[in-house]
This record gives sequence, C-alpha cells and structure tokens, in this order.
Amino acid sequence: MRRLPGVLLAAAACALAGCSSGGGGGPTVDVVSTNTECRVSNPMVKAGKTTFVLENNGSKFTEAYVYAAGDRVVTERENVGPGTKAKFSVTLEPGTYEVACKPGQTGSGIRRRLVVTGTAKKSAAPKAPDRALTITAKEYSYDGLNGFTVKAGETVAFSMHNEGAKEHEFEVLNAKGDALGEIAPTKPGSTGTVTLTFAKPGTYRYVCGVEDHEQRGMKGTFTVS
Ligand SMILES: [Cu+2]
Repeated sequence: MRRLPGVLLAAAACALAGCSSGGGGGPTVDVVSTNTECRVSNPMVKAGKTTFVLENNGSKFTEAYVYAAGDRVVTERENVGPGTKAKFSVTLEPGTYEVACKPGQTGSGIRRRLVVTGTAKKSAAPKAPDRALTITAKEYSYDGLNGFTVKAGETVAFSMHNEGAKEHEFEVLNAKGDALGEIAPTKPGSTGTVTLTFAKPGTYRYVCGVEDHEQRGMKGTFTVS
C-alpha cells in the first residue's frame, strides 16, 4: 500500500524499524523479491530470533511480511527500493508461517511457507490481556494514547477504530527499534486489533506505516517501566 519513492525514505524506515539490529545470532533468511517471484533461502528455521534480509531485485518498490496462522502479521519491512536491501529481525515461536513479498507494495503478495521448528516456550501460550485500550485513527493523528504507559510484563489488547477517510495502521516498535506487532492497515470505518505483551522496559514507538502518514504526524512514544 505504500508507494513513497526515495532513498531518504527507505533510510528513514530503516532507522525507525532497526535495520541494523540483526546482530543477535540466530538464523538468517534471505528473501529475494522480484516483480514476479519471492525466493526464500531456507524454508525451515529454528525457533528464536530470526533475521530476514530482503533484497529487491525487481523494478518496483517492494515490502515483505511474515504472517502467522490466520494472516496475523508477525513483522514487516516496507519501502525497499529497487536494487537495495533491508534487514529486519523478529523472534519466532515454533509454527508454520508465510513470508510474503509484495512487489509494488499492494495486494496479498507472493507467499512462501516458512516452518519454525523447536519447542514452544512456556510463555508462548497467548497471554490473557491485563487490560484493553481503545484508540482512534484519522488523518493524521491517533487519539487515546495521551498519557499511556505500560508496566513491564503487561499484556494490552489494542483496538483501533479508523474514523478517517484513508486506511491507517498502528505499528509498535520496541526500544531497539524491532517490530513488536501491529494492527495491519484498517479501512475507514473499520476496527483492527492486536494484543501485545511488553516484556521489557524502555521507550517504545508507534507509527502509521501507510504512505507518508508518519511524517504527517501519526507517530509517538510511550514508556514501559
Ligand atoms: Cu495512517
């Protein structure tokens, strides 16, 4: 859905979402996106921190998503220009996932299966939310996050109602800039949800990754302590 050209923007996206944060060991999955293909270097990895290196060998801007069952977005990287690479990391629990390349940054993408092996951690069972937070999104701001803070270890069920005229999303990045989770692009009049556990203290960021909404003001921070 995002078609902003420009190296600057790609670099900014990189800085925001932590392109250089892949140094924590664990497997690396190379993903090559062309105009018609999505090549994934290994279809099976061990559970834990996985680094994805997305290379755009096509002629359009591309993005990559990692989906868990039910098309739940685990992580994503967008605005990767032709001939460039981007790195992003996420901790994967055992299970079956799909990697999607989206040349032109639209549609459901070209899907490849990714199996994550190993034993689920005890904490992997979905935690019941400690509380719920309802926010609204419109052009170009969020409402409902003023004064929002979290205690480390808390699980919050976010619900975002889109009161605007354009699609909006709600991405949360941890203190290291890694994606924690997101409410995927949500249509005007619709509500999207995500439940996130804030394990570690720090300053977290939230942004709308649709087009240039972040620059227009759809961003902010909150503290986990
Ligand atoms: Cu937006």
